[in-house]
Amino acid sequence: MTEQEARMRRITDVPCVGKTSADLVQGIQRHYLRTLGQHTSSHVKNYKYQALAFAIRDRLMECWKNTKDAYEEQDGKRAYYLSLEFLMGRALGNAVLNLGLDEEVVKALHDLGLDFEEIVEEERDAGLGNGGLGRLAACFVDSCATLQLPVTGYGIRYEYGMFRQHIENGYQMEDPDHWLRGGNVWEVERSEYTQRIHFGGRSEYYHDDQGDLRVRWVDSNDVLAVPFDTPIPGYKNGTVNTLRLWKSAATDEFDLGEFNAGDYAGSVASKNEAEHISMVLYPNDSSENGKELRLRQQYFLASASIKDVLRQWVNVHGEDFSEFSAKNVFQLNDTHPTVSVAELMRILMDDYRLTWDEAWDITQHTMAYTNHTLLPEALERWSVSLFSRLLPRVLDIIYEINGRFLTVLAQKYPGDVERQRRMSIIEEGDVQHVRMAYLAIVGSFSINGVAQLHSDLLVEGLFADFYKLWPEKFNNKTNGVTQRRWMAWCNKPLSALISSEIGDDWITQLNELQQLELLVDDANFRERWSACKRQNKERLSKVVEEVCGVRFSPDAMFDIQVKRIHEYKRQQLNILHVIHLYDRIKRGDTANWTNRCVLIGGKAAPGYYMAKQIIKLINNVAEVINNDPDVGDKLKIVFFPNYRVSAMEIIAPAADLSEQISTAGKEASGTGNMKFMMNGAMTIGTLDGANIEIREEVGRDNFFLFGLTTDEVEAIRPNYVPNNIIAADEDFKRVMDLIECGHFSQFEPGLFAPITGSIRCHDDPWLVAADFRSYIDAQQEAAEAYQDKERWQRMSILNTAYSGKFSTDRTMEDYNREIWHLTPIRPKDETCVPPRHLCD
Ligand code: 26W
Repeated sequence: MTEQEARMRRITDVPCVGKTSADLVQGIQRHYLRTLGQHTSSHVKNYKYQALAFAIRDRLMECWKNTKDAYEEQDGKRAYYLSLEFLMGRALGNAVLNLGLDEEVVKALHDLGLDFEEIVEEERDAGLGNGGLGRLAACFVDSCATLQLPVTGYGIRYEYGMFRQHIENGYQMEDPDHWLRGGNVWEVERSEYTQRIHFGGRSEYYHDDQGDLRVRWVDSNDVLAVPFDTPIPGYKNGTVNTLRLWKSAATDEFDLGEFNAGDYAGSVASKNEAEHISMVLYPNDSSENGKELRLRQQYFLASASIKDVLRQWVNVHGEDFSEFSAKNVFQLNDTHPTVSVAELMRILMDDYRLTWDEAWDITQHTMAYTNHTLLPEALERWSVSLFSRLLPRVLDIIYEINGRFLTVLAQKYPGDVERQRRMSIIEEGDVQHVRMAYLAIVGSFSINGVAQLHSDLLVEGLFADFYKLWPEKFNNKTNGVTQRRWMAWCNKPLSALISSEIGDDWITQLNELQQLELLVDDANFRERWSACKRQNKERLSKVVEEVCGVRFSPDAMFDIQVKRIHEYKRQQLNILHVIHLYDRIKRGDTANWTNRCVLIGGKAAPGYYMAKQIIKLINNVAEVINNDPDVGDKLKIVFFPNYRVSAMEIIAPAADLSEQISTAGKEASGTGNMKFMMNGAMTIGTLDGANIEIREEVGRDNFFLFGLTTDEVEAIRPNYVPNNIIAADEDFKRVMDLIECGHFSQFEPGLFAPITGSIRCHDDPWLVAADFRSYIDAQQEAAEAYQDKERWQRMSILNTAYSGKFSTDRTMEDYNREIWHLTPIRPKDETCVPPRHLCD
């Protein structure tokens, strides 16, 4: 240790941050006064939230440092999760839970006259994602920290996250989500690791001082990438991993032309373009619209993250990359960060002088790609002209990768020009495009789908040619969710009941829940189980009444569909069933009726017309049903506005029935389905995505199955005549009549013609009519099952008991065993593990 280091040590030699409620009170008070400058008379609750958040953050800091130290010291293999989306939600409750401080925090706040649940509500969701893919990334980093895997998340620090949704006259309205307003306690700016990112310009060939011919990217417009780090605590284990999000900033180089012309203000204003890159998350989750700014975002993330990893590598190993691929792996979350493949090549060759073969060997052994969708319209393609204008040097490299790849193909399949055309990374046509999925496949050693069916369909369909060429690259990794957030945190009553019976090992070993099976015959346990569900339903009812003005009786069955609004997810089918129930009530067909409260929530992409019409239909149907005195408690329906992570934390624990009703073969996996199952809801669903595995785990008697299978879906298409199906089914006909006669659009006849028209259309890709009858029948089965309280209780318990497979702890162990090969690392100093008396 140098003299200077010895002195510096005194800076970091701060007193220990204690973990009793008294210590916490002190911490909260100190931050309230000294960090936030607040007076005791202030009534702004948000400052109280911030003071607590700072106090909790203090208790993560040393572990964070110790974790980094341990990773550096061990110098083992590391993984980087590259994702344009991290849908983190709120951080406070999760940090408190993972630090084992729940009880002490409640006590501390109580001493200060505050209520934890109220304070928690002050935090804004970090909504830096659209839906499943973004939330999966968030669950992954939680599980990696809990498993003590050295994994860093890399993403973009969007100034505006997923838009906030409100409903006006039944229609979705979008409001900007300026989530950083009021500050973000959890992030730490690390401007010392700022990176410089190139755009535009051109490639230049030159001879270096050793006379070698080399390429460099010149005349570029550069943008700075400034990292902000967020701590990701593991569960009571002293590990705190890092989520590093990049913010764009202008360089300090003024536009010299404008500056010299005396337009100082103008030249400063032109910095805007650079700062726009990290301004807003694109709210599309299934169709790519080819916008330039989006490609800028993708390259910005890829380049900044790879440079950051290489910076750390060179710091430790110098410019010797022989071990690089043995010690680093990048997991690409869909094709969004796939330009990384070419960027890693570029930097290794242009900046570090590696040969093509050396660089390619490293790249191909470091990149792994996860696909999240089968929808062809979601497959990213960028026009070559846009690419060449924005990233000329990167495009050179993509062309070279493709050229060499096509040579391999030509050797393997001589004369098969058609195959070369099909598999080329560059799609020919009027306009040439770069096929990002193919770039990802060619550049990666591992390609995975996110549920067994999805992975099977990928190799049979979309990627069949590539599977034939490289079968060994393809694998499945079924998704999961973290039980820390989706059970331990969001469902306190049920967690307490479970832990009182089988202990709390399930929090890190979800398979332990299987022990619950032994308790299904215990009537007393079943009653207590129901009481928890009821308490959760009461909590949701309160919220529904507040935000929708509709009373949900906790006696009714809570029937819930929350997810992005998309035709393939078939919210239309759900609403047809609701209208059918309404029709039955109006006809007096209500013998043995099961009261239902239907909740539908989710955001539509702002440019997705049909999805927005579906929201309008749901709202109009709700308006009629909820105000009809004949209906009363028999049926209630709401569209829950602004569905988001923190809303799901209240919704999932309260669900009786989980709607997973996509057209078979369209939903890659689904993860909401897992959250509901874990919280003891029954699923009504098709054989799609992870539904299949859910049904396998819980058993067919505990799952309401309906609908065509993937094979049947494909078989029926050529002869599909929905009008015949409708005409032959009296119930169906009446439902369509009710919509078409304007019963739900009294002042706007024909308003829903696009929806009914698409259901009646012989090439309706989502085959709504084909599944109508079996859906209605399965719903009837569910209604009858709900009436048998004991049966329902048993099924509910079994759903939770068999949800063990769907923990992201299992998913991450699978990734690690079969793709990453990381060794878990414990931080040396375990000061951050809560003292025993606090975690018992
Ligand atoms: C803008 C282009 C685009 C295209 C696709 C943006 C985002 C996407 C994602 C692939 C959409 C998405 O979130 N997919 C979901 O990923 C989940 C996690 O694997 C799966 O559970 C869902 O089934 C899948 O729809």
